[in-house]
Amino acid sequence: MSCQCIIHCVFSHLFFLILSISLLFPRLGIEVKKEENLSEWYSQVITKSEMIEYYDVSGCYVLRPWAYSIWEVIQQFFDGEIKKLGVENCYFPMFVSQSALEKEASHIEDFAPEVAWVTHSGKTELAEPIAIRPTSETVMYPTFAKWVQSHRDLPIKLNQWCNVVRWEFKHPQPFLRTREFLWQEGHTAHATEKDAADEVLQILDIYARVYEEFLAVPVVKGKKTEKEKFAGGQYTTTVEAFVSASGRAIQAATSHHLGNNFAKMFEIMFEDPLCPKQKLYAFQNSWGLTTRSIGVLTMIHGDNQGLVLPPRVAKIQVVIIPCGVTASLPENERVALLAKCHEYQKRLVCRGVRASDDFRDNYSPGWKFNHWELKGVPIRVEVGPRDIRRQEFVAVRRDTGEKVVCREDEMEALVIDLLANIQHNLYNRAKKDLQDHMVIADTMEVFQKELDSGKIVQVPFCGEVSCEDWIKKTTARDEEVDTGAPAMGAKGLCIPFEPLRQLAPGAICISGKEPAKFYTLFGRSY
Ligand code: 86X
Repeated sequence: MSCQCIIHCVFSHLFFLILSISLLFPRLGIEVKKEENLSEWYSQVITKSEMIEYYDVSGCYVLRPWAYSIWEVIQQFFDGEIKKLGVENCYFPMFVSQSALEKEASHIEDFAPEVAWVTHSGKTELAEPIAIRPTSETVMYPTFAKWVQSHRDLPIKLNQWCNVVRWEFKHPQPFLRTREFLWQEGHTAHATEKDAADEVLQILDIYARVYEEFLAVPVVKGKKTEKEKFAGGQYTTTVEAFVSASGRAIQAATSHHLGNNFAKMFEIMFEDPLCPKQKLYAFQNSWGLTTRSIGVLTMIHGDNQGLVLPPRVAKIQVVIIPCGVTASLPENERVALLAKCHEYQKRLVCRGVRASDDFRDNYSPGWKFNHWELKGVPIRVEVGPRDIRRQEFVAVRRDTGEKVVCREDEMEALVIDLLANIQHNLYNRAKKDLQDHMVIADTMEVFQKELDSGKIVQVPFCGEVSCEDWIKKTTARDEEVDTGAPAMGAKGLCIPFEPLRQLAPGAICISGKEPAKFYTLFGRSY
């Protein structure tokens, strides 16, 4: 055999050896770095953490228990808060007649391509095609009109937890842009403008709390620009989050004041209590928060080891793993070890901590460490025979990787304290990240430079739609510096309620033409 042939032979054997090993042991960890390939990193995190399973309809995904449980925590908190405001839950049908949908003619036009229609039952064509709700204004407001005669019928404050369908054609991404998603949609009708306007902000506050207190995601509160507001309403308020890994902002939730616009279209009116025979139109709001929030959390806190869950939304907050169970370990010590782990788990559950033990004996401790790390469990507790003798255990925090040795008798207090600490640390880390990436610019040059270095930017702005169009067009780039992908133009994200700086008197819009009205936050966005 020639030398070349031997080398070839060795390499081909090596090749098949590696191939068969990799088929036997699929790679468990995240194989790309967040900072190197964000979209591949994201796909791996959401699937390997067991949040998402792919599905054979494009833009639709399975929400597995690991993700759905986050949604349940959000639901529980938000539902409790809106009930304090007198909002009641209900359920309206998911189908909309063509005539009801088209009552809302003005702004429907832009959305029309996204509406999904049912046209057949079996092979038979329906007499009238029926739309699947993309949102429920046109489903609910004809009913509101029936229910309102007098000011005593107001306010109506309804909410529903449901799915909606928007057949988008942009690149879909689990949680962030899906054709079907879960949300809550609140729809309220009030006798006075003031009553409605107050509620818009109360709801926005609850949205900010969902993000900041539960998902540990800092948000910027503000009002949407004329271009970006809900076209059917008077004004839109919003909470915006920021993903530093992509330099892109993301709309986190919106709360709209609709004025009488919809009341006029759907004839939601009542007799003026002060002037009988005079009809008044109801003032309405609508507000929504979606499962996109889970994608935002993933993007912001996830790292190169996988998902990182803030303790308040983690289905499992503490996982307890027995270590050092070898063949040489005496039976009585093995039994004692498992009993101790189980005791820890029970003691934590008694104190309201979502603790779980992992006694599976077909997986090694190392495998389990990786597994639970990938799934983002906030604290891993390791217990070995030596720890038991010393009446200690080791706690490893997911957010920093730090190991803490802890005395057994202080277990509950320490773990509870550590969970609170992790929750705050995640929030503070993300808050600092936002602060470091949200800057001011007063010229187009500085604006462009900041944008291209992955920042979001507050600029003096006149508020005109045409000017916002110009900004978007002007800030778009053919090639992004590092990825080579085209860089989209900047959108108006919001007019922050608390801008970084007050507008100087006589300030000019960033475009250099009109007088500026306010600082507006601009950025590339999802
Ligand atoms: C806007 C407005 C509003 C209640 C919310 O943002 C919160 C909850 N609704 C939703 N919007 C549409 O009105 C719309 C309409 C159609 Cl027909 C569509 F296909 C897509 C839509 N997307 C958003």
